[in-house]
Amino acid sequence: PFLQRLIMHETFRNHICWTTFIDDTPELFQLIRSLNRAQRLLSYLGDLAVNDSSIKGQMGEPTYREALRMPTLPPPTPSSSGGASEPAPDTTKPCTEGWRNLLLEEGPEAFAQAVRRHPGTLIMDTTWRDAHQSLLATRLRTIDIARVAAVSSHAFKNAFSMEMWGGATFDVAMRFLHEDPWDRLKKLRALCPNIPFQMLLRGANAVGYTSYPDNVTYEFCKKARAYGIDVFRVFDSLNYMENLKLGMDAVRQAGGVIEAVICYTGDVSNPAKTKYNLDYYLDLTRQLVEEGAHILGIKDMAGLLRPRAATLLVGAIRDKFPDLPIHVHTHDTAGTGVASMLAAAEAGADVVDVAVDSMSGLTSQPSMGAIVGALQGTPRDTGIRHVDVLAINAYWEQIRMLYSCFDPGLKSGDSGVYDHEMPGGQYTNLLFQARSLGLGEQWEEVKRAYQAANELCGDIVKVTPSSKVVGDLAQFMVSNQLTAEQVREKARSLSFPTSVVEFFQGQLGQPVGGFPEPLRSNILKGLPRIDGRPGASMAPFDFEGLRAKLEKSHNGRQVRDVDLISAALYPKVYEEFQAMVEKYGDLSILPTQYFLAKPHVNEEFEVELEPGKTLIVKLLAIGSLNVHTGTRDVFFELNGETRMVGIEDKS
Ligand code: 3PY
Ligand code: ZN
Repeated sequence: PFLQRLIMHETFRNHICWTTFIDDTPELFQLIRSLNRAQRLLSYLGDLAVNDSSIKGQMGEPTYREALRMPTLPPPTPSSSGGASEPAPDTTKPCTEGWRNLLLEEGPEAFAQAVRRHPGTLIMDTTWRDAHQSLLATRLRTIDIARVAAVSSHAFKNAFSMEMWGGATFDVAMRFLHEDPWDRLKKLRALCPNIPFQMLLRGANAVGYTSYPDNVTYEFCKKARAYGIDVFRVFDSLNYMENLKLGMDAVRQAGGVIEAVICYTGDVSNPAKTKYNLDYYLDLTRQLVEEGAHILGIKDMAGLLRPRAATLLVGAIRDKFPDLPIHVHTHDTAGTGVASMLAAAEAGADVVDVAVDSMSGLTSQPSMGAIVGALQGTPRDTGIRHVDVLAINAYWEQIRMLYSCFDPGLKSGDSGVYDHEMPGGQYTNLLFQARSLGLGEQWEEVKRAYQAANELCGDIVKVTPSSKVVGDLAQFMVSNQLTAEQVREKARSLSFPTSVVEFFQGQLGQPVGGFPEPLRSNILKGLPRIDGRPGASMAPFDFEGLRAKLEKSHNGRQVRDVDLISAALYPKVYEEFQAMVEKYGDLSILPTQYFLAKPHVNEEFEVELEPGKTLIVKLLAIGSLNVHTGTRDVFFELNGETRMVGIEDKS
C-alpha cells in the first residue's frame, strides 16, 4: 500500500523535479520514516511472538500475562482543594507552582535557606527512583512514569523534590529497558517543571560501580544539570572524604544543589557500638559543611536508623549546625521507617523521604500516605493533601501489578536487617542472585555470611558499590562453605571475587579505620595498592576520541554529548543498547504489556509513535517454519493494513 501511494503520487508520476523531490514532498518522507519506525517495532513484537521471549522476571518466572492484561486506570485527577469556590486544577497541563521556581530564580544557597526556614516537614517522593529500585529491580519504564507526571506535578507541588534519576536507574534503563536515560530525564522534566528533580550520585563513581577519571564525573554532572536535575544527593560508598569532595565539586561546577551525604551504618543509640558513633557523624558533617554542602543528607540505605537513633543523630546535628537543612532517607526493611521519619522530623529534620503507599514499605521507603496523614494539621504538616496521595496511589497500585514479574514477593519486613545490615536495594537483588546460584534455600545462611563478610572487610559502610563487595564475599563464602575464620586462615590460597580484590587494593577508596591486616596483604599477594583517591591517578577520559569512534559505529545517527557520557560510563552496555535501537528503534513507546510479553492473536492495541500519531496494531497470525531460512512470517494489522515481518525462530 505504501508503494502504491508513492507510485500514485503526482510528483512521482510526472517525473519532475527529481533533485528536489525530498524538499517538495516532505510528507512522503515523513511517511517513510514512520513506516520504518513501525516496521522495526513490529520486528520486536514479532520476535516476542515467535520466540516467546517474554521478558523473564526477577525470579526467573515468565511475566504474568493475566496481570499484564489488566486494564490500567486513566491517570488520576486530584480534586479541587475542597473549597467550593476553588476549581479543580487542569491536570492535563503541568503545574507551574513549586519550590523549583525559587531555586531557579535565587540559586542553591537561597533555596537551602528557604527550606531551613520552612516551618513544616517537607517530603521527597522516591517512587520514580529508589522505590522501584528497591522493590521491582529498577524496572519501571518511562512511559508509566510519564503518564502520571503532569498530575503528580499538581498533587505534589509542595514537595521538596521528586527523586527520579541516578543510582541504578541509569544503567538499567539501557541494559534491560532499552531506553535512553537522558531522554527519560528530558521527557519527565517537561511534564513536571515545578518540583525540583533530585538524583542519586555515587560521588566519584557517578552512576557506575567503579571509579572513573575525574572529567567523566564533571561532564556527567554538567549534562545532568542541563537536562533538568536540580538537587544532587552525593554520597561515597565508604564515606571517604576525598571521593565526596570530588563529587561535590562536580555538582558545584554544574550549578546544582549539593546535598552532601553521610551514609548511616551501625547504631548510634547503642553505646556498645563505638565505630560509627555520634562523634563520627558530627565530624563528617563538619567536613561536609566546610566543603560547601548546601544541604546535609542522612542516607540510611539499609534502614538501620531506629527511631531513638534518629532522635539522637538528627538532634545532635541540629544542635551543632542550626542553619543546615537536614534531609533524611531510610528504608522500611525492619518496619520502623514511619516511626523513624516522624522522630527525625520531631528532632529537626527539614525533609524526609517517602514513596507513594503502594510503592512503599518493606525494602522501599516508608509510606507517603502514612506520613502525610500522621502530620496533617500539626505544625509539621507536609503541605501535601492526603486525598491527592490517594488519587496518585490508585494509579501506582495498578502499575505495580504490571511489574509483578519483577516483584520478589516479600510478604513481610525483616528486622534481622539490624544485624546483617543489607541495603534495601541490595536485599531483593541478593535474594534473586542467591536463588539463581542455587543458594535459595540457604538464604538465611547468605544473610549470616553477609554479616561475617562485613566484619572481614573491617565493618565498612555498605552501599553501592561497597555493598557489592560484601555481597560477593558472602556468596563466595556460602558456595565454598567457608567460615570467616577459614577465610582469614586460607586467604593466600583462595581465589576471591574480583570486586573483593579491587576493594582491598583501594580501588573504591579508603574505608573508615583502614583495611584489616594481615587479611589485606594475604588477599593482595603483592598486587598494587592505591592509598588515596582512585580517580586522582587516572588520566583524563578522551571524549573526542570516543566521539570519532561512535560516529563511525552509529551508522549516520547523530552522536550527542550525552551519548559520549553514557558510553564512557558503560561502554559495553551502551554498545548493546545502540544495537537494540538500530534493530528495533525506540522501544520506550511500547506500552509495558507489549514490551514485556507477546501480544495475543487478534488483540488490538495502540502505540503512540509521537504526539498525534498513533499506530493501531493487531497480531494476526504466526506462519509455519521455513526450514530453509529458519524463519517464520509474522502477520500484523497496522492501522488497518496487513504487514508482514520475517522473524528468525530461535527454538
Ligand atoms: C544506589 O547507589 O543505587 C543506591 O540506591 C544506594 O543506596
Ligand atoms: Zn535508598
